[in-house]
Amino acid sequence: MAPLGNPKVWIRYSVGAVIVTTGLVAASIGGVPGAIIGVLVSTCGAGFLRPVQDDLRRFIEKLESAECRIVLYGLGGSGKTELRRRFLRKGEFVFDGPATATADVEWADIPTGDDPPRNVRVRMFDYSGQQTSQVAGDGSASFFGPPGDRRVHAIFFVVDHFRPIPGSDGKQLSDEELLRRCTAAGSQLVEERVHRNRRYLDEDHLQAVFDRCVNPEYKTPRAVRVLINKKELIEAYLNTEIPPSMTAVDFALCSYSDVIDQVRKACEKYDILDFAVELISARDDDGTKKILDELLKRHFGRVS
Ligand SMILES: Nc1nc2c(ncn2[C@@H]2O[C@H](COP(=O)(O)OP(=O)(O)OP(=O)(O)O)[C@@H](O)[C@H]2O)c(=O)[nH]1
Ligand SMILES: [Mg+2]
Repeated sequence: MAPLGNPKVWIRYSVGAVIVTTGLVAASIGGVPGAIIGVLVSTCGAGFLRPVQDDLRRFIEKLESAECRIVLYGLGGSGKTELRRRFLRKGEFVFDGPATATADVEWADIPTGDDPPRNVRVRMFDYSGQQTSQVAGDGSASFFGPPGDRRVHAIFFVVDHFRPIPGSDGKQLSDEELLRRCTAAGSQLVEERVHRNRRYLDEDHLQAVFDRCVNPEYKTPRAVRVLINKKELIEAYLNTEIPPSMTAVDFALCSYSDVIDQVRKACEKYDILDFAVELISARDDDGTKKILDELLKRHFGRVS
């Protein structure tokens, strides 16, 4: 609950104010002894009021916070960094970009609503998918906020079906070559990748991520998404079967039905009402703008 909407905070302020006032009255009418007692009593009362400043600062910060913090969580190579670029509308698609070395926070001001026009500062936490500890452990407290004061507005879980494969020159294979390898291996490579993603988002890992993000007082995160990335590769992969046995959406949902169920249950547990699953492509910038625009509009739109 917001500090100024919390009855306990108001009781504390009232008690503090009554004690301070009593002390001041005593000091003004009781001569020298009254003044001494009054000052002592007022000092005690001031102790109750001391956190007021903190509470007010947090409350004002919250009112003014046109800032949205989003955590990207997913296996190495699933596309977190490419998605971050797309979401923040920065630069072109960087194929074969290096894996993220350390946890990184990047931000951009994204226009939200035109009446009145305003920007929301979106901060995205991205990390090396090899190191879950950067999200689930003790990394980047300044982004997540300390325990008891977490500040994450949304979690985006990212999964895929295609592990980037390095070629003989050390560079990642092109999409065409990657698809050829995956098709030649039957369903084995794709199944292995899905399996690894599922392990990466198993119950324990999910719990650790939610533990690091949930703030029951602010009722955050407000939104959670499961983003199934590399849509255009799924479509091309299914098209190698003639006729394709499934649509890309069915295929993607079927691969991750257990992950989706577990994330949904976690959302229910933490009272997060805005949960959705999206099939997207960072490469084609397909779905990314819509996801962020809708999220910002819904949770950071104008409060009339
Ligand atoms: N075809 C295709 N490739 C993609 C897509 N998204 C990302 N990739 C590629 O997949 C590879 C891994 O993407 P990254 O964004 O670096 O993945 P990451 O999750 O940040 O990986 P780590 O930093 O290691 O955790 C890169 O070569 C990307 O260019 C997509 O939608 N389609
Ligand atoms: Mg990365």
